[in-house]
Amino acid sequence: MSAHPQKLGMHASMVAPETGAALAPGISTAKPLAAILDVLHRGERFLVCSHTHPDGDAVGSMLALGMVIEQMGKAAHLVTADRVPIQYWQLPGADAIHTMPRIRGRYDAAILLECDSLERTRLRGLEELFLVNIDHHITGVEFAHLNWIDHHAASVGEMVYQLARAAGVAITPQMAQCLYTTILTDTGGFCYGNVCESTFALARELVEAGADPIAVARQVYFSAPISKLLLLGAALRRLKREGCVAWLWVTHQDTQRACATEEDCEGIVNVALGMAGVDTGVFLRELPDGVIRVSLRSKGRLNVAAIAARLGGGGHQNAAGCTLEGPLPRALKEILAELRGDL
Ligand SMILES: [Mn+2]
Repeated sequence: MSAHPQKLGMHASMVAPETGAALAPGISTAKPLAAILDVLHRGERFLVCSHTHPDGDAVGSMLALGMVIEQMGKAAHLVTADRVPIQYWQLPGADAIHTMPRIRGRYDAAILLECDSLERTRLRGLEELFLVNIDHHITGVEFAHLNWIDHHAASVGEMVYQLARAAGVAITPQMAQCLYTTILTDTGGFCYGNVCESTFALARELVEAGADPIAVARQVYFSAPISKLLLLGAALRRLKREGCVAWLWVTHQDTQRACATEEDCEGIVNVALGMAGVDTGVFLRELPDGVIRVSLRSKGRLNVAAIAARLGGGGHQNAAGCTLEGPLPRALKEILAELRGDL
């Protein structure tokens, strides 16, 4: 992959939604990073949120941004609607992330990390706040008052790192550990197409700043509960392949039998992608209400984000997802028809 000539400011702008808080006077609309810094300098209390079912990037970037804000002498409250997955509990400050359905209290701004809408947070009470959107998804949406979307960033954590540098705060070992986690997990262990020279340069800087890559890898990749492996077993019994596409699925009953949680589904799709000759992997999961959650991965040029977007979802070129109506065979037929059309 070639170097990115213009890392900052791409597809970024500031918009004023018709409803919502008024823009703070005097904030420049041209440079979103500078505008975000301006918001941080002017305010005292900030809310930092991310999406439902937070992943390594969501958790790591929230924690690191909280540290940046605190180093600036301000208060940061970290909130998600779903709990932090167990493999991220060891991250510095992870116990400061509160899980709650509704925001209360006054904040100078709410900073939403990798969300394409307010709904992605599943948090109520954000509507009244000044909203800052920091995202790196190719399907990113400028829904907030201030939007910084850079789909060349390997993780939102990489953008938080840029923010930290621009703010002039020290990259502490704790911050480095959180940011390294965002890079490792969002690149699938430096495997996905979003990896480029600068990804390794950043990883090196973070390790130099005190991140422990071995501890992070052990927590992320070598600490699975047995429920996760039992669910993987159920999925693998149904592994199917057609040309360069492989798929597997689990029913709600499989999930119950394995005593598995939503978190235990993480990464199952990558097993399908591990097969020789396969460049697109699909994992379907039946939710308790019969709705089907679909995860798509590609290791080739196929843009699974475009496929997911056609079905109402989104994501990255090599990693995307969508939600389809059940039952499972119907959803499988729909996603395979969409994939066959693109191959
Ligand atoms: Mn991400």
